[in-house]
Amino acid sequence: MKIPATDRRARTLTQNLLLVSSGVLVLSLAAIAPHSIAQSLSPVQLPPPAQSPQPSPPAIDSDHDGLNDDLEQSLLIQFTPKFLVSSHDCSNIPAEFEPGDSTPLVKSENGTIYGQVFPAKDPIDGAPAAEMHYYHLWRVDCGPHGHLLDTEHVSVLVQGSNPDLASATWKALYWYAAAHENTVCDVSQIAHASTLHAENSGPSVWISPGKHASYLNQALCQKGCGADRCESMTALAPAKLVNLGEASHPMNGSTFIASSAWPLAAKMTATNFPPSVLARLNQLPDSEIVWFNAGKHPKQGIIAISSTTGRDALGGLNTAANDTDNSLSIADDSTSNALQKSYRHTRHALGASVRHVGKALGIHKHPDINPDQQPAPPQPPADAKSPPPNAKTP
Ligand SMILES: [Ca+2]
Ligand SMILES: [Ca+2]
Repeated sequence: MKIPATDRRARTLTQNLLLVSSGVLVLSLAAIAPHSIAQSLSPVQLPPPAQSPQPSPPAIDSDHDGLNDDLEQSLLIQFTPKFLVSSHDCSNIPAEFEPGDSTPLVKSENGTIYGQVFPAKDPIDGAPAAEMHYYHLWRVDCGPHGHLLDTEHVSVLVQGSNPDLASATWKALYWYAAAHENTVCDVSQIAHASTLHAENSGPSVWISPGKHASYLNQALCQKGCGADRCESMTALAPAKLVNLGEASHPMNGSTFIASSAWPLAAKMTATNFPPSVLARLNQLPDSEIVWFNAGKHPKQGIIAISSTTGRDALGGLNTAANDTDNSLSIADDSTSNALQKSYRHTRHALGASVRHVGKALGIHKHPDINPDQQPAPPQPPADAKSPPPNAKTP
């Protein structure tokens, strides 16, 4: 029987479609089948899909401060401090607050740390710099004169290796810890990052139970103001690290920043590294942790004398002998190279009282030896990480 030409064309078209469909089916199976099955179905290895160049998405700067979100988060992660909290804290651990609510409402006490990153006002030595704040926000301050909500933080000033922010590596220069900030009891501290062994990552930070003051050294906690005691401390389990953005442009739903229920916005808009304080710190040996507000407390001022230069030490010798002894004996528990340096300063400064100091350090075994012939202080253990607790005011 003769098949009309139109029927032949239709039949051929149908056969071609079936072939194409089979091919699609094979390719589809090859795409979804495990590798071995795909190989059995495909006698010839398929070339990899062509890579069309994808333009990188534009950097997002949600809080409009000139640093993109990815860089901010990466810096926050790199320098997150190792917070230590007390098992006796009646407020448990830092809280997460309800995003999107203009009132700070506790969502969960889960150890959330809130971060902030913004460009420093001026470059440092021609390189870009950024200031970062790490906030531990609490349901309640349950120390003396307690109150609902507690807004505490530590800060770091970091410097980029070159002006290209995307490729720069970052190093911490200074750390700040707020302790009873802006009160008559203010014992906030500042130190070189190198002193804390925290140039490339975060330092240990001790948080006093109840009041939640932050300390860059455990012994300083007891040297603070009031009833601070950093005892029964445990590492805060990392929960969330949430970028707050900036006070003018909150990120991640942090609209509670502006609430008058706490001073968060004020802390976010202030620098913790003003030039005058950095200048004071830089006049001192790298070994020291310094009070941010000099001279607020006579007791702290006297203690600081213990490890400072000769003239200051002699000036305070008559009244500071006991405190000198005490402050250095505490340092014995946190041995470091810096401690040795402090000890040498103290030894020369205090003259006859050095025997007392040496005894406190456990390195003066022979009371009849001339102080200038003292053996070298013992070497710290290789893994010593604690900075000296000798916070001082110049
Ligand atoms: Ca930004
Ligand atoms: Ca920011």
